[in-house]
Amino acid sequence: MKNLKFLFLPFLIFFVHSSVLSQATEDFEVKEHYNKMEVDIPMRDGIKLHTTIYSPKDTSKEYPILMQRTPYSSRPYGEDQFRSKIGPNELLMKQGNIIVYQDVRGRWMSEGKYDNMRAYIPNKKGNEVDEASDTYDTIEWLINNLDNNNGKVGTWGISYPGFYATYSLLSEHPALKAASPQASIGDFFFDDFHHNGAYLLSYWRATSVFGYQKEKPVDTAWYSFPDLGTEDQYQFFLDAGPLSNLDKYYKEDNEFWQQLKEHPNYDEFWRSRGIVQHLKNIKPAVMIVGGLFDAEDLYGPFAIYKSIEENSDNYNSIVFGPWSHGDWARESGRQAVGNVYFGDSISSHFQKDYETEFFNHFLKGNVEAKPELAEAHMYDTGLRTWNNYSEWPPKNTRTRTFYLGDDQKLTSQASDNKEEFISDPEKPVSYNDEIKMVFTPREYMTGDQRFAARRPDVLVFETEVLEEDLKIVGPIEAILKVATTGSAADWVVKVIDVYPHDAENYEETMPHLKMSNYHMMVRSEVMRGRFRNGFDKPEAFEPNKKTEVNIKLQGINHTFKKGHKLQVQIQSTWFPLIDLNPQTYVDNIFKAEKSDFKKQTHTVYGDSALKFSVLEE
Ligand code: PG9
Repeated sequence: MKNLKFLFLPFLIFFVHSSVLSQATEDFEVKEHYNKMEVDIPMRDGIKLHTTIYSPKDTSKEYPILMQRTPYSSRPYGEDQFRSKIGPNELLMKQGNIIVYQDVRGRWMSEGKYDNMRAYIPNKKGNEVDEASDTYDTIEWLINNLDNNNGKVGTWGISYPGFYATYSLLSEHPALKAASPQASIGDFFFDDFHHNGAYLLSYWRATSVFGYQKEKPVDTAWYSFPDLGTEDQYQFFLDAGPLSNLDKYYKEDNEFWQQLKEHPNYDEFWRSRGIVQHLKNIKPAVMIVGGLFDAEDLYGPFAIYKSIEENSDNYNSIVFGPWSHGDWARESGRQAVGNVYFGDSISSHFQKDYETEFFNHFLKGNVEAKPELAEAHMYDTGLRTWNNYSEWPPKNTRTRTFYLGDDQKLTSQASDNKEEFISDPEKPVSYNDEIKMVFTPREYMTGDQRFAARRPDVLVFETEVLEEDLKIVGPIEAILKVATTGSAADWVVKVIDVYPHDAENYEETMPHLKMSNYHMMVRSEVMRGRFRNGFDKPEAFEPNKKTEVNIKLQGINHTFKKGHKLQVQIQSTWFPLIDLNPQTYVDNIFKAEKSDFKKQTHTVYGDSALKFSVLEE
């Protein structure tokens, strides 16, 4: 079998989080300790799913099965092609587990038709299939056909594989004892391709990977990425203009691009594909993992944990670290997101003290006793320390509400202040101070926001210098009171930690980077204003009418330290992270014409409220 790795490398860097192998892993030769085999497992409808299985050579013991189902290739390559890293982490690899990767239906070497975020069918009839039945049939085959398995199965995966790990909980197979969905997609209307209905234009190139169907099992990529002729993502999309101008870069059989264009609202197409709504009466133990600066899947992990917590009484835990998408899977010591450095060996701590402990307990250990793990192990991204909570978000909090006062001040009393700005789709606010052509956005979530603060179309409000630490935990609620001269608008809220001018620099390895007066983005979110009364009920704004727009920003665990300031920025473009809003109401922005895009004057009123949960120690 020809060596196919080079075909996947650029793609795999994005999706199968290439591990920066520590020296120890390279010393641990997978080939010396594991046998590899590849099987095509028949599902109940006859379709066969390609499955790669690594079994420990030591057959004197029994082992649990750790499985990842993936759309990013089980890495066939043949019996002699071993992954350099297998399993969730190096320790679990060294301890010995049976490790399984499977191409999901319709991807790579598996038969069948792929369906993005395939909808779960609660009461399947006859040979009806979904990812839950494929998981059940696969586990049933593995348990009954693999030597030396101990009859217990765990699932794990990051991002889309995390979605399939979440989905595995719906298989209801009795052998499934533990699942760790990590950076799991929860719903494509709030993760990855959209945020609160705004289309993530910065994800546009990824549509290639999920848009084309393969004809038969293949072990080489069957899709291509359009050549855009530039690495300047901002200029490319600005010059491209309305979204319909992008059609020419995709062949007409890019099914997902058609679906994105035909479903601009949260209709049955998207709703049926969300996994969160189905997570009830879950039995296996669950460890949800996420990155507090995950630009791709931040909604999913929080929503999945919350849904299980509210509808099941299983062991359900959550770990959020100072990570971007999937950082915790790497084994390198230094942890930074963009310009902000958090420390060393943070991922190794998670892998050793949480991930390994979780799987060993529920797949090998004494499951009657609870594991010695915190239910919510959350990193404080201001103090740079871990916190353990008995629940997430913690209940011992008080609400602190800020309003938008005069002189750019956050005030504790609603003010009759109002601020106006001109929002011009021809000169949108960029989402980062350096926009390069990316496959998906990753580092902007801790980006310095001074470039935006100095624009006339970004409103800035901030506290006085804090005289004591202010610890904010959990989601943030923005209840905006706004108006526009147009009939459509997006509203973006950013919460920022303003460092003092004499801030220390966190490490000498990046001497060019100074934290003095750094405006660190801690959390951000957009609301496409048409969805203010429901994601399935788009409504135009009445021009010049004061209107309420509520935006929920995902959870944080951040101490704004004494000497810092808490700042809020409000804007109406965020380009090209999200697509441009024409600012005149059209039914479907994917079909807007150039003439629909108009400069408008937006107003934000001082009785807009920002509600934070302050931890009471
Ligand atoms: N959730 C991530 C993703 C999905 C679809 C497109 C681009 C990225 C991921 O699986 O990495």
